[in-house]
Amino acid sequence: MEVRKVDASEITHEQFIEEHWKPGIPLVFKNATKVWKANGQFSPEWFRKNFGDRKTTVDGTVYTMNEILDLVEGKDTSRPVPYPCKYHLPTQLPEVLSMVSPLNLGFAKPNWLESSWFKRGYWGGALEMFIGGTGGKFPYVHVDYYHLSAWINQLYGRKQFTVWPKGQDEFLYPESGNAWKSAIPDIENVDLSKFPKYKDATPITFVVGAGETLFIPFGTWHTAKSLEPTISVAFDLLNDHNFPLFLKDVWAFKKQQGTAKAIAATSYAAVGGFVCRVGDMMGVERSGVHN
Ligand SMILES: O=C(O)CCC(=O)C(=O)O
Ligand SMILES: [Fe+2]
Repeated sequence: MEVRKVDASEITHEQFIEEHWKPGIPLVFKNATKVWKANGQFSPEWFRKNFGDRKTTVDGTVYTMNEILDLVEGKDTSRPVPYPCKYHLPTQLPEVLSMVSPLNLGFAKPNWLESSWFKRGYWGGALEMFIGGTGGKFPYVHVDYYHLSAWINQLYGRKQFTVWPKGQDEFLYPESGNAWKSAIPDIENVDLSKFPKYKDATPITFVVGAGETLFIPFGTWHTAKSLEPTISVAFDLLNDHNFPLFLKDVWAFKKQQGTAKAIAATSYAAVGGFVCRVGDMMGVERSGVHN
């Protein structure tokens, strides 16, 4: 099986909804981010020039943008290259938000995460920039939190992704208590004596290059590896379709903090969902800020 790659000009929003969003089939769009100023502009040089001092924390260590880029580009070989290095755009790089607009690219809509109801950084979704160095691997195979669908917009360099078709949960050994994370430590060298069911898994590996956008439907197991220095911008999608599963996750996660918290959060989300559903019926166009 392969992941379909299609030019954004050759697929309509309606076709995307019917052929990919509803059945939950991943897709790579070519040129969807052409509408973003970030496309063609985001590069290590540009970030060094404009935001070289901007800091972020990776695994408890604070790095400036220049320090990250030195590591990623192999100019500093004195310490390991961390991955993923992330900047939360709304809070850590708000200056570039206008360069990733319209966020929905004409396809990732309706997106309830753009509604003021779900703006708080509370719901698992995040608008983040990832910077990676050659060979930088996402630390584990996983499904995204809260049953959100992910949109990964590659803006510089090539990243390799692996996805597993639906129905292979069992082969990936979800951790007990962390069912969104696979217990398999190194997916490129699976120890079949420890994880025998993995022999039936059918991973699909493909490369996403600069200017391409990967849609990862909710519930899809995936992981990633940078093939060279990379910059990507990821955001999430929530609407009527994944809302019931989202709400269940809100309950389950908040329950860990007590029943009162779970009731409060789930009720808030349920009302938000109702308001957004009515908004969709009335054709409300959202262009608010996704957190
Ligand atoms: O771009 C990547 O490294 C994958 C990111 C990812 O899957 C995630 O943050 O959930
Ligand atoms: Fe993910």
